[in-house]
Amino acid sequence: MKTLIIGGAGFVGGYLIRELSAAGAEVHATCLPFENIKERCTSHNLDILDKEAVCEVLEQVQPDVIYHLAAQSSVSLSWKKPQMTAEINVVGTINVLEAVRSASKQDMRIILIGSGEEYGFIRKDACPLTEDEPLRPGNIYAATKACQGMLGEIYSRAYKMDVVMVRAFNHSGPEQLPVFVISDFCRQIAEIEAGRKSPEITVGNLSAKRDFTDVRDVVRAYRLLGTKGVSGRTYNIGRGKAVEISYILQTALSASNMKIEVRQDPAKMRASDIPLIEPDVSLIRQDTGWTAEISMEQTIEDTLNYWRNNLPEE
Ligand code: A2R
Repeated sequence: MKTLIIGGAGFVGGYLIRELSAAGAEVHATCLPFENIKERCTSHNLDILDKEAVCEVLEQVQPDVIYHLAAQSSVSLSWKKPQMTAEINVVGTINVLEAVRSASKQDMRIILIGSGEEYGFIRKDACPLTEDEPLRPGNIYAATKACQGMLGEIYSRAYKMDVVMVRAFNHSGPEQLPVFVISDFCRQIAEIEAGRKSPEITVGNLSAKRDFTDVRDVVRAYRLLGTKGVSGRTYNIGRGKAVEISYILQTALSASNMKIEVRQDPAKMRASDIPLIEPDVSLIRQDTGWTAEISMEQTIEDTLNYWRNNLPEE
């Protein structure tokens, strides 16, 4: 099987390249001209805002499955750069869908990676969230991803294209940028252990409850959806059990021998934060057999060890 990952230089891209290669797929991946893909695959330079270039890559590769990961993927950055977020996540997705529509190869499957954030301001008793729950996005990133999913459904229905939509809940693991919570806590602890930071960890809202899955489990789900996902369907991907961010903090802190103070940082509080987000994951289990296997404690331990070994040079 020939696969194309659009946006392969990011956190998830590296893991997906390894997952698909290990399963025997031929893997092509795109990155922006100034980016680099470390994993073994055939790489192509691509800015998804250049619609002709997207068509050219598709004609060159002729993939069976496209994984569309290229995105502005940070919620906090989306508040600061709303136009850029909308352009990459919405216009970029249209460019990809249009390129698939006009491609000479007719039978490409496209997997659009959306987010659990799309559910947004959910009803009190709505959790666990099934895929048919109404979307009420609570931030700009979430709104763009909800829009991406709607576009996927429209292209699937109107043009009979083979589109599968994903709503991935929080995922984490070694190498994730420290703008995301597990990576942020682990990096701060590693900095404190290395004597580079006073023994004080800064945190945002600790009472929010989120559902965390290891990135290695998430990319396995993506691979399975490439062959077993039902065309036109939207799938939640997550563990199916949300935990308070305070639990993550305590787990990370207890993995260290240092005595560390906790300090709330107003800059880390979101303009609108949703108390609980937890998915129902029975649909993906039913269609692909997938379920999360790596424990959250393991993800935290591996991420902490990653930062212990990979703090940037001072
Ligand atoms: O922003 P950069 O320089 O890190 O590049 C990101 C890339 N990207 C683009 N690629 C092509 N054309 C563009 N105009 C463009 N703008 C950004 O997409 C990065 O290499 C990649 C996304 O990777 P990350 O930000 O590390 O996200 P992650 O964690 O790999 O998540 C992948 C997907 C996204 O759709 C998330 O929204 C979803 O999973 O959770």
